Amino acid sequence: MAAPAALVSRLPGHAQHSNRQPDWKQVAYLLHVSRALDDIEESKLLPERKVLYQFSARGHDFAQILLGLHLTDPHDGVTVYYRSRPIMLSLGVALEDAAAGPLARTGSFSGGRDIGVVFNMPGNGGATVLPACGGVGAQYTPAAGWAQAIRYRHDELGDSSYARSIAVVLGGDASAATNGFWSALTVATTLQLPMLFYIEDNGFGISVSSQLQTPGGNIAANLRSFSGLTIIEGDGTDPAEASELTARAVSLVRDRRAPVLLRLTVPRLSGHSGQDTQAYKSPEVVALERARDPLGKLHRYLVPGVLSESEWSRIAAQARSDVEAAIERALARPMPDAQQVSRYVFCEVGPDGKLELQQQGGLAPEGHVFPSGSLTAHPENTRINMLTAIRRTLDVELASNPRMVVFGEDVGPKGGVHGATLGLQDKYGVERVFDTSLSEEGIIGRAVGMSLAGLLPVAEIQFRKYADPAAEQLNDCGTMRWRTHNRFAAPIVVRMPGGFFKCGDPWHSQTNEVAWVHGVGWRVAVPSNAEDAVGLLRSALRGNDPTIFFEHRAMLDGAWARRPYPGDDYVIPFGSARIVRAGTELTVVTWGAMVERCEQAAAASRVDVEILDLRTLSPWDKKAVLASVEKTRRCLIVHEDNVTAGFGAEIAAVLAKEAFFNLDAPIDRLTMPDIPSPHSPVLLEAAVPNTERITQTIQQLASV
Ligand SMILES: Cc1ncc(C[n+]2csc(CCOP(=O)(O)OP(=O)(O)O)c2C)c(N)n1
Ligand SMILES: [Mg+2]
Repeated sequence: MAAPAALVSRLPGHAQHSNRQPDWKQVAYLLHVSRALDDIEESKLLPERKVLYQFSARGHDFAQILLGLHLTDPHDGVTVYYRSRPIMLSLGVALEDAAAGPLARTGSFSGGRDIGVVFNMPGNGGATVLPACGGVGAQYTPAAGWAQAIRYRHDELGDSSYARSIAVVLGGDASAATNGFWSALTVATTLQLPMLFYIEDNGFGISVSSQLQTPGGNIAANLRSFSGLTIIEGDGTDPAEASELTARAVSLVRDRRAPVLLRLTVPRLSGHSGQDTQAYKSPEVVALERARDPLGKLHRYLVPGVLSESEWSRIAAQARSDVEAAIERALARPMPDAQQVSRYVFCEVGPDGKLELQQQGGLAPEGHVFPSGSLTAHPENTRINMLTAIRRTLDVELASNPRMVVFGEDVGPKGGVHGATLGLQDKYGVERVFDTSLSEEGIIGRAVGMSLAGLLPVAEIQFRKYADPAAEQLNDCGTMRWRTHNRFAAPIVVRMPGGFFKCGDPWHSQTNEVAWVHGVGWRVAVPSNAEDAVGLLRSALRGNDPTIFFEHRAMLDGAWARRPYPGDDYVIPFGSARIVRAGTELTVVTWGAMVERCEQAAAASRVDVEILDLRTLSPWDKKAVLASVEKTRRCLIVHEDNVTAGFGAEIAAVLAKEAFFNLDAPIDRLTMPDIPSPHSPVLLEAAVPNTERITQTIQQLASV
């Protein structure tokens, strides 16, 4: 039986909550729906092992529902966490989907690929729920990115429909101790972004008291003197108070276009998850929490003044039967198709030959069409270095793509510590080319949020090693398409210089490009010269998957890497290796700064060497490598990254299987040993493959 329309006026485009009094019948209905879902899962579906991971929202539910009912702007963006099902209900998630998620059935928001309460919901005319993450704190910086994109689309792209849109992030008390929280707080307050931090303080992070998350246990109290932030706090279980505070907080952000933190205290009435017995809570604490149950308080608040007892009971019964019916329908859905488990890591071409685009994220779903590229270089007369090649490509793409933004530490007036963005802020303005706060999590998380809001963020990480603080955001960005079953993707481009430059050191000279290949969902380019840098960067900037663009420091101004500029439309498809030198006796597979050294070594070796510059590692040109090795019957892989589980190991494993009968010698690797990059040039010379050692290894391998 479907609920009466009056009770479930579904978003998008449903009841506007411009006045401060919510539709109490609707609130009561949604609260009963949320409770019924929790109850049936806890008492039946979890014990029956139909739901494997249960997160009850009892106690948090009431205030979340109120908050969600205010998020009616079509460009509102919400990032949620695992205890956020109630707000999903008030944002209009289909009940059957809400039930099917925890049952890991087809359809729904992840097709059984992610935990059922890790939600996402494309906007489709209502608020967008950005893909949630299991990692606590990961929700914050993408919300800041969404907020910045709202401002960009309004101010820079002139879209007045963003005039009152806001970003909202939900988090628990313990999440306020995470890097992501502080990073997003810095971004939102320094830039004065329209962003609401909604903290649901239940006093616990699983079993750990909020006293250990922030001194005194109250993040709002501690942030009272934080500049540029309005603090509101109160009781998330009291109907009048919670409804007034959620309304006030949302309108403040909408009106003032500035950040607000709303902290509501709520009880967590069940264990952290279905497995948690709450043995760490005293009976007194449990009793106090029960006494604060917002369901009981709402009952007392509404009955008999607003609703009669029988109306209240009818709403409860209706909610229960709607949930039971939705669970029945969800249980009748098929299990996910095991044959499909590897699909949607990257954007795929469907059976009809067309791209199967994500519903939201990046430029493609909004119909953006890039100018057509050329696979042929039209070289100019003079050679330019790789740095100029990168800068010029960014310049050309910024000029033709108003949705592209370039940012990172020092990329503004200074033009980047390597100089790649020199002059671009002057030309394109501070909204399009800008400095960021020193938080790599903030840079990447913000890029993800901006991408989900339909922009093309191009982030610079100053040095490869300094991507480490952004590891979580990078990881979650890469997996997004897969875990949302192709509903969302965030095709961002991350430029990062690394590798040695005259000397090395453990901080600025790491390559470790294999980490991105091993991570899911990233395309990885490692150009060795200026021409390839142009073609690969343009491909990345016009692509539809997240891309790491690794800029080798030794090649940025290296004489060997200087090439004629190949033209404003030159593109190189990913996965196409370049034959640097053709030969018949031995194949060298390499990339990045090692290409130059291999070329010199090959010339010195007096062996007829074929050199392949892979140019991209994800995808890598397996076909070209196999074809070359089939011809030469010998293969040496040379890379700067460490030996163990470096990308050479992958190539060797593939050759061992697919070229076994074509090999006349063991596959060899010449790489750094398993150490950080050393500073002294003497030590560096001993660690990084040099021309002399490459020559010797070529000669040895050729004579086997
Ligand atoms: C980065 C990270 N560390 C640890 C965990 C395991 N974990 C899941 S929830 C949680 C506690 C979070 O508490 P809080 O933010 O207060 O939210 P609540 O569950 O109380 O609503 C922890 C430690 C995680 N998911 N992510
Ligand atoms: Mg908590």
